[in-house]
Amino acid sequence: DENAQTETTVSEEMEYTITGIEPGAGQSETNTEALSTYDSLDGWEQELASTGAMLTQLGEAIDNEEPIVVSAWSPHYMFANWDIKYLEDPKGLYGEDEAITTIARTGLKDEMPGAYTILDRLKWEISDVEEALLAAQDKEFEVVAQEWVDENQETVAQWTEEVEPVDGTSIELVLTPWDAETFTSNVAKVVLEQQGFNVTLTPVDPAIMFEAIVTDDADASLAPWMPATHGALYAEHEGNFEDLGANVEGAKIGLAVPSYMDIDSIEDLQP
Ligand code: PBE
Repeated sequence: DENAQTETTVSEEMEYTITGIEPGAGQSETNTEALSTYDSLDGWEQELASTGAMLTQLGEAIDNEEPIVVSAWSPHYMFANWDIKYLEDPKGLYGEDEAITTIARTGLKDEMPGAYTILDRLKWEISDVEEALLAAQDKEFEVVAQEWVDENQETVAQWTEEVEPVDGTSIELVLTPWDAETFTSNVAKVVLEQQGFNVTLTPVDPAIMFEAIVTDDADASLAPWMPATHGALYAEHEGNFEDLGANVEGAKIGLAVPSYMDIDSIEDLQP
């Protein structure tokens, strides 16, 4: 079968390696699960480093029209920058629709009702986030967030409606190091600071993010991806934090390849 032969070559050419991201990413664990679940990935490995390294390797592979399989997710600018496609995941390991979720420490609602109300109201369209991530390729996130707030005063007014301003109350938001969360957390910072809060943003690994919330080290986070990506961490700590619901809907994680690759599914890879 001619096709199978081509695919064998392609998988060999990729040295049976998925180009992954940070070891602490939820998605890196999903990849590990995929490696032990899909027969097509028998003998494959995942190379873990960083999102930056993955994007560099993806860009280089595409420049040379070489095959590559990467950890991919949306919203992210990778789908705008390059012609890439998600591989089908017939076993459903990567979930369907993910939502980026807001969580808070138990007690925040009573102690800082104003901040809680604002955090509970924060919500973005995925298209807004995607636009911001493109803009952030050549601007600081602080700037992109401030511009978004300036251009969306009506939304911001709804978020802060009837919330009493405060005088320098400190609040700490933990986030993960990825772009979408960095954008939304920076918008939250601008909005809360307009209300008189003194906001600290602390980027950490997903596991530390949940730890910080359940131990009251941090007040809230806009960064958990649910139900698949951070589902295990969520379940581990369930009951010890408050779930304020989705702040971005329609997110997705998966494995992706350049569109010129002649495969559509994880099962088209070859052991
Ligand atoms: N991500 C982006 C993260 C969550 C946001 C999919 C790379 C993760 O895997 O933990």
